[in-house]
Amino acid sequence: MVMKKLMLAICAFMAAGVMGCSNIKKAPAVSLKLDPQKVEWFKDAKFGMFIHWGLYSILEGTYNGHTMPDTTFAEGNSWYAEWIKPRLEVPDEYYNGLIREFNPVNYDPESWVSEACNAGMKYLVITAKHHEGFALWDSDVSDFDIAATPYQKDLIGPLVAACKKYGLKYGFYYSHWQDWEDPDGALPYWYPWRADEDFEQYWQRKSLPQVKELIQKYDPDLLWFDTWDGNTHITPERRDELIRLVRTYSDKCLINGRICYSNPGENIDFLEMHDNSYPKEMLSKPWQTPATMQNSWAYHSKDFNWKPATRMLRYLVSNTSMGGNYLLNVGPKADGTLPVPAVRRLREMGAWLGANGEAVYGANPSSLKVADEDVYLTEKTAGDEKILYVFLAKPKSTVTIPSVSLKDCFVLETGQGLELSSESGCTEIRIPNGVFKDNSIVVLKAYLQSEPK
Ligand code: JFZ
Repeated sequence: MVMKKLMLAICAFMAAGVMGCSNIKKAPAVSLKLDPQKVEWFKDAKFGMFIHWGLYSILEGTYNGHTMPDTTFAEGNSWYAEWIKPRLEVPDEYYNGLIREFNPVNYDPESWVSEACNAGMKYLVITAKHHEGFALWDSDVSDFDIAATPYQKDLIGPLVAACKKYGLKYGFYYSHWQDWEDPDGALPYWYPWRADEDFEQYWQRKSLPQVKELIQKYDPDLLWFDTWDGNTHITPERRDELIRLVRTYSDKCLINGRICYSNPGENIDFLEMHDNSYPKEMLSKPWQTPATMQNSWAYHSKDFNWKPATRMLRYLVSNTSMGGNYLLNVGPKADGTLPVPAVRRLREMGAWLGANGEAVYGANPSSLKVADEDVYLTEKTAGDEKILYVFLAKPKSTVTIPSVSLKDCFVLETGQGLELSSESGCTEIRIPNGVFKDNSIVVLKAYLQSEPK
């Protein structure tokens, strides 16, 4: 950043010398493309924590005796507790009045960050502002923010400090399109369409300035924007205007594909899948799946659909084997505590990654393919050799790898050696039944000798 400013100053000075002082005000156009080297940390990280937290967390999926999903409302059929306002038709005055109640007295950002680290997560993304429009930081741009709550204190700054202390990368979800509090923000599709010139007011007055504010105040490693299929106000021009803003104020901040889901263009840094959606093939860019532990993103006290840790680890492994990340969500309660079922699952996943993380972090998809949907592969280079990792999501007595250069195969967690036999271009790994003593994914490690030249 300092370097960049210095370069700018030198260029301006030189230009002034050539053209006279009247021309120096025009800033040089910033490149919309970020150096791909700056995405490497993201590709190696694999596993991140998503946090949905806002005024909706107070309601926990229930309003006025109605709990989501509730089909007595025309659009009430959704579990997403952060959508409670439009879905259960909560009046504006009531909903926005929750600002007088939001008081997370038990908020302890270091405990969140340490749970994320112990779970094996390498980055964290929090809803700095979700569709409801409420800012978790003390915003100079809008008074619908944390400063107007009984709590008053900034929630983002201390979380960023904790991330830095623990060495976690951090980013912000920012709802750049939908804003249900601003008089000109976009509303859900079943409301009248916001005229484009009105949306432009919101865009210039709140959306762009708050993004700039987030970058200048907190220097995030990534920004998580949110649009989905179909019509949005985010035209390619607005998309690029926002990318340009981010690139102008940060030389490291990654931008996700949902900045314009239907047309992300060439300048985003990674693709964002649909919610809980897992591609079955490799993609042309780095990518990630945002995923829930319950059905809901925001904490929902009546949503008992908690996924087992083993299933979530399988999603992580599946994505890793295809070059993608897994951004797993927790929905804190309004008082600032994490739900017990979420914490238990984070710790289980962390325990598994503590034993098997070597096969995940920094690993690449393998060029070898095994036609078995319960087997996933990753690989790493180690000098002249390659290391192959084989993930077994179900017990099996043999796995056949389409290569004859396999040697030294063992169970990663225990070191138990396994027998290999080669035949017709393949190597069969024999696995004693005793390896599968619980329902966790078993990882095998083997070396791949380089083929004789
Ligand atoms: C969006 C948000 O609306 C949601 O609350 C959550 O933050 C999630 C991570 O991102 O979810 C959507 C909403 C609608 C669609 C896709 C994702 N959609 O209609 O395809």
